[in-house]
Amino acid sequence: MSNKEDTFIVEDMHCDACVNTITKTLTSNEGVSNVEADLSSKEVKVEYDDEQFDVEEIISSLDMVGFPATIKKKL
Ligand SMILES: [Cu+2]
Repeated sequence: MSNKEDTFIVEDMHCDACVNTITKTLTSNEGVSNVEADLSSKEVKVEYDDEQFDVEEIISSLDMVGFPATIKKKL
């Protein structure tokens, strides 16, 4: 098990209800240990076990609930 952290940009995250949906959707996945969604920057930081979950799955699970996401490239 190895923990990874990635940040995603979710442009359609507009209010607390969006934040709740996104947080619940991601945390309902086994393998996701922490989700921090920031409304002002539209960034969602996800901590996960990369043996159980990956970037594509994070993006597709957000897409399924109506929030297209892109990964934020690390500088
Ligand atoms: Cu909203």
